[in-house]
Parts: sequence; structure tokens; C-alpha cells
Amino acid sequence: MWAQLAPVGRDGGTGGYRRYAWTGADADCRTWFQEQAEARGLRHETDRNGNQWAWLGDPAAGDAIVTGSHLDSVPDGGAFDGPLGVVSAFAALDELRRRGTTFTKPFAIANFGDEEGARFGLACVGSRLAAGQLTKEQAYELRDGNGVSLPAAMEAAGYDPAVIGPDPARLAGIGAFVELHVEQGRALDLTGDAVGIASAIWPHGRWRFDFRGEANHAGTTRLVDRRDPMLTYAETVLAARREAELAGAVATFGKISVEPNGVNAIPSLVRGWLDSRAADQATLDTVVAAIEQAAKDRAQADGVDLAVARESFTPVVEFGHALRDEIRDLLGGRVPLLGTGAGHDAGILSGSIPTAMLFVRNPTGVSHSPAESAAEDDCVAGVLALADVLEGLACR
Ligand code: HGY
Ligand code: MN
Ligand code: MN
Repeated sequence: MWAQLAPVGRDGGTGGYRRYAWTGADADCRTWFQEQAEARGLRHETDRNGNQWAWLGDPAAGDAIVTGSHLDSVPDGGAFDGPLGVVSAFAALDELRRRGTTFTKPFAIANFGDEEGARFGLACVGSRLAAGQLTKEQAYELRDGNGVSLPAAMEAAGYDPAVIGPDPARLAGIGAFVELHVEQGRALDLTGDAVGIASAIWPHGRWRFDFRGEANHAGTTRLVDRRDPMLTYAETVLAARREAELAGAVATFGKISVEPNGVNAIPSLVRGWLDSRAADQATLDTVVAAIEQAAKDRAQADGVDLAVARESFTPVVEFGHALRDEIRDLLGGRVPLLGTGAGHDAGILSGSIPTAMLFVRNPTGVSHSPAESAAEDDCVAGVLALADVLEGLACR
């Protein structure tokens, strides 16, 4: 399975993945998912929000046990973030069938659409829509870097955007969702465990900073006459690092767009996107407010106009203790609990249904990069752990 999926959406130059929502690579991932489902006799469906489901048993019976993750990626992302959870789900089902277990509840494997928000800027679109955390109207406002709207992209990919929206009946039929994911950090490498269980997800968000100055000639405009938004942007990036360090949080400006983006032209507009995360909401609010204030102060000094818009936000998630502890017991009780700064569909859905996460050791902790890795033995350990969990939840 891994070898079949590996080449899909992979850039030959960087080795990173470019599997963005509603693109050709996304369609190829969806085809792979449907083939894996149907090869196992699972009933495949795509729901109103573009999430894929592979069913064993009748979901109408309710209390379904669902596992899975996402197949889309960040720009030049790694091979494991998302796909490890989907491949492990199919492999865990194969393992349960090898063990001869029978399911006493409906079972499904899910591929949630557009988890990374790489194209439209909002994380977890498929699960947010299903959970009613993103309305159809809000989704219709989303645009990619070329101005293509989310509904237009869905339509071009052959899906009907008119039906997107909350899916309470579907979620009401789910008793538990367990997502396996490569760890995006080194905690398991430090504890020496192959598998861990999520305790919480930090609150995190994305803010777009628009710095508007005055386009002018790079060679003939005196420094004193300039209103250069790149200076304001640069100071804001440094302020973000300062404020994050002060607060024990994280803040990243990883994406920028410049107009007109000419070597010999002072920019008219610099857009920078801030990703910031902290262990609690108050700290996150403090850090973002301090970064905004630093940007405002510098904008004033530079004669630059500033506008800040929050584009994505996920409050803190504390995974439910009952399912978390049941899973820990099913794994023998001594599996470490880990907090994480990475967002996941299991986090979004935790407001609607019981959810839990298993993490698989990442020896370097590197993620959102072609260098992301996990040892095969650890991936197998993850599959066996997921099979043990599913056996305990759905086959007793
Ligand atoms: O950005 C995140 O936390 C996740 O990878 N979507
Ligand atoms: Mn990710
Ligand atoms: Mn992920």
C-alpha cells in the first residue's frame, strides 16, 4: 500500500508532497483510497463534504468505530503526516482479519478532506464542515492563491459544492474515532517508546498580516522618502520570535507574498501569514496581541498601513479521558501520554464525538518536510497497537 501511494503528488525535485485539496494529486489519492477499500470488500462512499468512508457493516446500526486520517499535505510535506494513519487503518483491518476477529459494531476507515488547508488557508475543512464548525457560507468565501473559490475547485474536481454543510446524522452514528498519526516532535524518541497516546492539542491559529506601503523605484527613491512595507514585515517577524520566546509559545511566519515582487521595486504590499500556538488560550492571546502591537508600532514609523485578519483558529483540545484511558488499558497501560502543538481532524471532531489519537515515533521529530520519517518497525508497532485498540473497541 505504502509503495503504491508514495509516488502520488510527490515532487521529483524536492521529494516533498503537493497533495492539495481538489487538485489532480488529491483525486489520485482518493482513487487509491477507494481501490484499497473495495479490494477489502468495504463499502466506499464520499460524503457531502468530500470526506471518504470505507464501511464494514451497516452504519445505521450506530455506535460505529472509525479510524483513519487525511491524505492531503502541506507544500512539500513529508510522506507520513496523514497517510500513515490511513495506511495503518487498512493494515490494522488486515491484521484483525488475520486474527479471525469479528466486528460487533459498524467499522469504517475515513480519509478527511483538506486537513492541512494548504490551498485555501483553513485547516481541517472536511471535518469542520461535518462538525458544523465551518458553515457553507464561510466555506464559499475561501479562495486559493489564484483566486479560485473552494466551491469552484470542488466543482472542477467533479463534486457538488451545493450540498456541503453540517452532517450531524453521520456523526451521531459514530461511537468513537481513533486517529493514528506520525508524531510531529521527539517525545517518543526521548521516552524510547514506539507508540504514544495524545493527551491534548494546543490552541493554535493562522493570522494574515497585510502591510501596505508605496511602490517606488528601488534605485532612485531616497531612503527618507520611502514607505517600505518589507521593513515593517521584517520587524514583525523578529517580534514574533521575541514574543514567542518570552511566553514559551511558538510563532512562525512561513508564508509571504509580495506585490509587485520585483527586484528593483519597493513593494506596494507585503502579505505575511503568522502561525502561532501555545499551551493555553491566554498565552496564545498574549503572544498574538504583542506581535500585532509590534507590527502597528513599526508600521507607524514606516508610514505603512497594517491590516490583520484571523484566517484559521482551533481552541485547545483535551481528549476525553474515558476513551483515552480505555485505549491505554487496551495497550497494556504503560503507553506514554503526549500533548501536541499539531492540529488534527480528531481534535476538530472531539467536540462532536469521542475521539483519541495514537502517535508513532518520529526519530527526528521533523514534520511538514520531505525529511519526515518513521522507522518501519515503529510503523508496524503502530499498526499492531491500532489493531489491539480496534479489537477492544469494535470486536468484543
Ligand atoms: O498545522 C497543523 O497543525 C496540522 O498539520 N494541520
Ligand atoms: Mn500536518
Ligand atoms: Mn496531519
